[in-house]
Amino acid sequence: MKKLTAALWLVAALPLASTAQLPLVQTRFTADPAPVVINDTVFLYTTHDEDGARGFEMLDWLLYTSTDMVNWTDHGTVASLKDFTWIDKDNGAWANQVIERNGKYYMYCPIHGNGIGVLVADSPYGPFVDPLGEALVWQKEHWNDIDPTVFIDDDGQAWMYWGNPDLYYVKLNEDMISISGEIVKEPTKPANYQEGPWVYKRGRHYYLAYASTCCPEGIGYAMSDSPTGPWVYKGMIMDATQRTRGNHPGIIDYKGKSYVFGLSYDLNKMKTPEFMEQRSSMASEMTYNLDGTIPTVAYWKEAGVKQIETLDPFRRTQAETIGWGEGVKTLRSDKVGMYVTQIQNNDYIIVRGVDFRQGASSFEIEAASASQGGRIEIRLDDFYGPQIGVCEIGSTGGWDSWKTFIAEINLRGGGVHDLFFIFKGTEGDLFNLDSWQFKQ
Ligand code: FUB
Repeated sequence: MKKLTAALWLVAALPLASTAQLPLVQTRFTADPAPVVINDTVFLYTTHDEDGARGFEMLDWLLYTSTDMVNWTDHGTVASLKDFTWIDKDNGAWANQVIERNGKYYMYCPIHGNGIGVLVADSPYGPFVDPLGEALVWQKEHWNDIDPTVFIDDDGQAWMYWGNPDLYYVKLNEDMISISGEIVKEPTKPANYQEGPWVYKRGRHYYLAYASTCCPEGIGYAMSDSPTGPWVYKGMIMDATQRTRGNHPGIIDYKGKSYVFGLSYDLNKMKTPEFMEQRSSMASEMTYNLDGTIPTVAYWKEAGVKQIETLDPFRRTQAETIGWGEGVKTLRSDKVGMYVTQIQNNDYIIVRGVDFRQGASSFEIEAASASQGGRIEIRLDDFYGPQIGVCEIGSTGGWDSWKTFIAEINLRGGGVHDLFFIFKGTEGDLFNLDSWQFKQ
């Protein structure tokens, strides 16, 4: 590794926008992204492929949030199969979606082979509880009740759609936890519809996006003038490609832009040449033509996502707010909530597009260590970039015993930079990290 000796760095500002390095999350395998904008934040609910899974091994549902589309804060598990007392399963937590109505947050969860359940919470962070004690929908004659998507039309009517390989829909009552009328099997589903419907309305157009016929799966879409169809196939939002076997759309408008989310096996491929059911959530910017149709987006990595606002390092930031991380994991503690763990020598975290304004003079971080500790090299823009400070972390006597560690920072001229935390130490786990903040 290169040794950087200068004590004081005068660094030039980079262009404002940083670009996301995909997939969005690296600390876990996160599939079936279901984004929803709540106030000024994107809440990204995902499913969770267990590390080492060779087939689907899915026990719980996760949450990440972002205000810039590039740095994502990990909120861990927000619901699991255990929240449904009417099933006794240790697999099958498939693609969910969360929607808000009248200040409550409803999470629709397929439990593969056991229908679709619903959970409700007073906050989008949970806790989510099961108000029914039974399935909301369960057509027991088949196993097709997966991938629910719910939207509320302008007239207040809520609709739920779901299914593989057929598309079903039903009206939801205003309570969002009971259905109204008969379940309909949609006769006009597009010919290449497979699963993963995502239904929404934009302007006067109704959209049905979906994972196209397996395998590989792309993202197709159809449009309609009504929530009940007929649906007219319009093309592919993303073409199917051998680069990802599966896909699963989620679409939002956010801060003046539109985004399509989906999934890939790219992180799995970075870790192993073997095919494993370890998928990751992806996102790309997308656009609409004047007639409402959608131009095809290139594969995730080519299309990419740009940061839409900078991160303020002078506000307390959770260590689990990550633009890119290697080697690290996250866990939850009763004392501090989510934190970053399994930090070993040369692991690192990048926080993208950090606006240091005129510069910074100090840095503090909450850390815990039951080992000898280690140090954090704080660098800009590259693993070997200018080092603006080093934070020594000593033992705190326990992995959940937290103390504040402070480092002097030599950064004049501030500007917008990708911030690299590079972890150094000897053997084994060095320390856990909770939150950090710079001072001017
Ligand atoms: O993640 C499990 C299943 O795989 C989802 O429910 C489908 O959409 C497919 O992504």
